[in-house]
Amino acid sequence: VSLKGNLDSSPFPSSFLFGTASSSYQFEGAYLSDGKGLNNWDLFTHKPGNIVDGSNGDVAVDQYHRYLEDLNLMNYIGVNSYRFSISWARILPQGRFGSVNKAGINHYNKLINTLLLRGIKPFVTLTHYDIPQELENRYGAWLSPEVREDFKYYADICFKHFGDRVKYWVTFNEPNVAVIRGYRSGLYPPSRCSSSFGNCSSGDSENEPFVAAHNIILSHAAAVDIYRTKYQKQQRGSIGIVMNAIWYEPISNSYEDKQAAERAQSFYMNWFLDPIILGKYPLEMQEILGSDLPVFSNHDQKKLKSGLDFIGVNHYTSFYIRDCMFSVCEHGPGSSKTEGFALRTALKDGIFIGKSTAVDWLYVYPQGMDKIVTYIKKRYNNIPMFITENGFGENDKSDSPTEESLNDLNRVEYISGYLDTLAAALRKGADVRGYFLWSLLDNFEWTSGYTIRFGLHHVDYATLERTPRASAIWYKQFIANHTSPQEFSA
Ligand code: PNW
Repeated sequence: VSLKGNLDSSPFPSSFLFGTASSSYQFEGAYLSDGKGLNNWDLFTHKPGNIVDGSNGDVAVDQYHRYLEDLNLMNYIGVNSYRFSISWARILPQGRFGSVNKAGINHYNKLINTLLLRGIKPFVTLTHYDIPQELENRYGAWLSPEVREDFKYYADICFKHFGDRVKYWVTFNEPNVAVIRGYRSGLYPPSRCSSSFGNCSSGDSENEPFVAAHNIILSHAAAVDIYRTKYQKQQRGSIGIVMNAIWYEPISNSYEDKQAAERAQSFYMNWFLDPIILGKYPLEMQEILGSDLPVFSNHDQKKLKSGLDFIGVNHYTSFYIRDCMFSVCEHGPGSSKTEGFALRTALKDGIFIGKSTAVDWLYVYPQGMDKIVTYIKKRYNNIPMFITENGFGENDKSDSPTEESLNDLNRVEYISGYLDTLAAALRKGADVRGYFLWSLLDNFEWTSGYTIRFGLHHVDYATLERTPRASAIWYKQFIANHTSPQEFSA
């Protein structure tokens, strides 16, 4: 009988991080407290029509005030890490054009210190979609090269104040989603739009997503440069970026559809990862977009190469891809030049790729986890990875926790399926070092407001009371089965 229980067969190393993930705008609330400046999401949600239920993140789940309670929930589950983001406008209400907000620094110091006291490692994102509105007003934020100065300035302040205790830094959460929804489909601020599959009929320039992405990539590089030259040696942490990673399955075995799936990946994820890791945009993008794609100077390229220590992977869903370059295909999501002539669809011969859910882009396809991790491992030479988000959303309208909402077996099935295939990828040698569930609590789900719930805990939005769901207990058990009860010291 093994004293270590399931451990012998567990592919998760003892240093593996198990946690939950969150973001400032979706969790904190306190949107005017203690000197915080207004951000792009404060403005966006307060404009009628942008959020389905007319709600906003003014209060959200009030984690700004309730973090001690939430730490108790984390300790009960037994996680050893917590992924959260810093609200840029709480630290720098006016960006680099004003002073540092001491109260903001104090808040994150308290949070970080308490996490560490509780044995939970902070895994910190600098930007999870929310940026000081000042940067939009002054120069159009990501559309201007000026933004690189602001991001560098902000990152420097965070490393300086928190880097003695924070050992995992993420520059950006899902810049691919932020750019596509902010500058192509118009669904997120700053509501710029050039696609017929979004919020608007006409448009802004189709180039804007590429310009915004270019500035984000170079902002990332600037922050990494500061970290490496000024801080990393003493602080001994690591820094990376988080991408939204969809598994794109060729809809047929044809050469054309396989190439199209490759292009879809290049126009979605490799768009950012290639420049940061390999120093240049994916070949397919260069070929198809030509001079529409911004270019990196020699100086940029040097800064870019090997510009991260790990890749953060947010993986939830998979889609089929059909070629639209060599074959005629219907006009649809992905089919145009700006997305690489690769039509995205969840259906093949009238059957969904996986069970559909209350979330319109979320299909349950557990093999996608193994496939995307293995894909990234191969393309980027097995750079360390973290699964920085994975989770399941449901639509449940009642505020008080119903039996049905708490007994979330669909979520348990989803999570256990995805963790199974993650384990398979690890056994094949993928260097994945952590897994963060989205999310500890129900929270503000962007344009879906509070109508979609992703939590291991139900939140009653009338009282903000948290109630554990079956999935919380399941995750607790899973972590216990896959970790040793505090390493024995010799
Ligand atoms: C992520 N997709 O967004 C975000 O990082 C979170 O803030 C968000 O709450 C969470 O997932 C759940 O929605 C995603 O198309 C956006 O596959 C798009 C996709 C997945 C996640």
